[in-house]
Amino acid sequence: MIVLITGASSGFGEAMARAFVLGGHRVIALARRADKLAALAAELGGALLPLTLDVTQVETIPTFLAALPPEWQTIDVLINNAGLALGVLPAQQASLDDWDTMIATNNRGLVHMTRAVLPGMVERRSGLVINMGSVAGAYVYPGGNVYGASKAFVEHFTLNLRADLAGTGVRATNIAPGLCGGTEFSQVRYRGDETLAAKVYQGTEPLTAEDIAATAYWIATLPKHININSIEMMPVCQSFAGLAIHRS
Ligand code: NDP
Ligand code: 8X3
Repeated sequence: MIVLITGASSGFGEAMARAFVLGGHRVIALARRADKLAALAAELGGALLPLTLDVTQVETIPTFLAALPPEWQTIDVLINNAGLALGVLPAQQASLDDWDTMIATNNRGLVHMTRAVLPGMVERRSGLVINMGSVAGAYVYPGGNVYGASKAFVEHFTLNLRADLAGTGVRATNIAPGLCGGTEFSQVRYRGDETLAAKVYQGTEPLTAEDIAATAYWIATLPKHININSIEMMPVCQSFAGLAIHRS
């Protein structure tokens, strides 16, 4: 299979790239940081094609894909993984720039990439789109505001893809992980504040990027008549805290 992974320079994307290459597949690894991708390519060899792409530059996506080397054109699996959370401030204080960046990456980049790859999959009557959602798309929490909303969009878009792709043989899956450590997610969210980022995982045994990669690999290698619509994963240490009531 040829697997295109966005956000392959760290975290889930990097672990998924490794899992698919070690499983005997070829991976187009996309992200903005060329040095990180080059290190991954040095580790994994010619089965990995490292290419820089900023998914928010949506107008570049169709020409970027058209310019892939001919032997890399037939994308079997698209994994829309690039994404981020910025900040935990309440909506009335949050930065509009942060909100715009999350929407541009988690949603606009994802839908443009999907729209560019789908026609080839439909023509070949085969393909799989895996979108990286989050438990934040299903459960609200203070400071989750636009990040959570962007991930709810990802899940609903994925299910709507299923509706549109009926009869085409093309599959679509939303993966919605909960607390997952060992990635750059919290460093990005807390703007490089290592102390705050580390605190998120203190005293927990979170999911790992390898757990997510194994899940994506399992979904992508299932028999072609099976579609996992959405899969929600949490570490055992994570659960639900109920509804908040403000009392005067
Ligand atoms: P990381 O920050 O480790 O990885 C994010 C990846 O996205 C990086 O490779 C980054 O690469 C890439 N990326 C960010 N912005 C862009 C952009 N504009 N264009 C291209 N690539 C971009 O985080 P995770 O691996 O933890 O997160 C991966 C996905 O999983 C995200 O969508 C996140 O929301 C989601 N998720 C994470 C959870 C967690 O707890 N960690 C839980 C649930 C979901 P570069 O900077 O080089 O461009
Ligand atoms: C990341 C999980 O709980 O930090 O999507 O929002 S959470």
